[in-house]
Amino acid sequence: MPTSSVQPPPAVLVIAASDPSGGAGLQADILTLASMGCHPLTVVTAVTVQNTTGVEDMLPIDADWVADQARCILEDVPVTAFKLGVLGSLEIVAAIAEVIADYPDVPLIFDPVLASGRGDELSTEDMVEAMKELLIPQCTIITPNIPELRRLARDEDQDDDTFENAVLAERLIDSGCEYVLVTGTHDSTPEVINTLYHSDGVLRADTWQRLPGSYHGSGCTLASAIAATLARGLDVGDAVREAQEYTWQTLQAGYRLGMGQYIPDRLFWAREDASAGSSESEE
Ligand code: PXL
Repeated sequence: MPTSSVQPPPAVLVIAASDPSGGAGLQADILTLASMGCHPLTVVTAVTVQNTTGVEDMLPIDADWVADQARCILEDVPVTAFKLGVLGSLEIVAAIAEVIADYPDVPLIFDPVLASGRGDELSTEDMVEAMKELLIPQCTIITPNIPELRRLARDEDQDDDTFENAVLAERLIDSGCEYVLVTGTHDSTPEVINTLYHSDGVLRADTWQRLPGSYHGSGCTLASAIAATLARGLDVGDAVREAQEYTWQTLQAGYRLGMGQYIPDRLFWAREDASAGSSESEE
């Protein structure tokens, strides 16, 4: 057998659904992790039928198959971070919660996708309840947008419409999640403000120029980028900062592939290099 002294890059296990457009889901996670120097391991939770204009259908994989995919790869490869995206069914949420409970020291990044950017529902109410009970308490960091935060932190006994994001984020932290990054794309502020909460309050708030386009897969990119930066050993504050910087650049370089939303360009740097290289050779 050939031997090699090459050290493998940090391996990140993604548990998410397939998006044939390559804009979001597993495909976005793979591109982001590879682009940021990690090796993506992938467990498929569901297959979607979609293009850049919307999601037409979703077929969840049998929950035992999801757990088997994860356990098989975890028995073989040391994993430096988990990234969860669309989970597909209530049974899958429960199965994944059980698998990851065996790896309490591995950072867990959860992008709690409840609907697509175009409003297609991707999680049912009973899945949301199971996420709150079984997954969020195990998370290192979750990355909800404001509608997701409201749904995940909802308390039926309170008049939640009046509560600030900080109060809602605190509820998730009280339930056991270490950090909550609330993304501000759905807010009405002129610039996008992403706020990172932990048990002592706001750890950091970063302001980004609001780009005019509508993007498919920006949340997947951000959460995977955080998984990559944490896997590379950054502390959470720096990881979140670097991941946002990367994500903003992917959006700025985004392209319109079909008739719908723009796709973030996770390999923007490779294309810049390529064009720099070709102009040099012309000189
Ligand atoms: O962008 C969130 C997202 C994640 N994963 C899958 C999706 C979407 C949005 O459409 O389809 C598979």
